[in-house]
Amino acid sequence: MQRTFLAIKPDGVQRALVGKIISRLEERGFKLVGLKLMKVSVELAEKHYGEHKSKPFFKGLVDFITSGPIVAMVWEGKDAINSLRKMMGKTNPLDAELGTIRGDFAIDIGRNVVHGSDGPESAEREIGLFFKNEELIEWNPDIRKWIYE
Ligand code: IDP
Ligand code: MG
Repeated sequence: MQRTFLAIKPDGVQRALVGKIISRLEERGFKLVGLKLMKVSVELAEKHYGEHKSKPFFKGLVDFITSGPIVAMVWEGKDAINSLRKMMGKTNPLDAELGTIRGDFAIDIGRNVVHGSDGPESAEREIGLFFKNEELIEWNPDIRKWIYE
């Protein structure tokens, strides 16, 4: 089992897509282990997007992610990191397949609704940036045996 960090960005919250996005992940069978609505500080945004510091879109990205509430989440399941990236779709929504979150709900690359960790190191780093250990809940969904063999 693997954990990954997924955030609904301010555009997704403003557009009232929170429920739909969470439903897709729940219905697939992934397990929610952490969830909060929060306003991201500039400091946290710059840390979170540190790898993009030198990019021309960095300032716009930080301004955007700090512009309104986000929903920060940790999801757990088999191959969760890659599977959630697939469910999100490509970074540029116009290249994202229909049936993915970005492919179904977004058009512009700077308004692509969701963030998801892109590998095991970033997942661990991002979970640590957004959640305290005690905010992550260990629990056993009763439907587990109907999702995994
Ligand atoms: P990802 O979100 O699919 O992992 P990254 O390359 O890590 O994509 O970029 C982080 C975020 O920065 C993207 O989700 C997108 O919102 C924004 N971004 C990436 N490339 C561009 C760009 O060329 N122009 C504007 N915004 C961009
Ligand atoms: Mg990324």
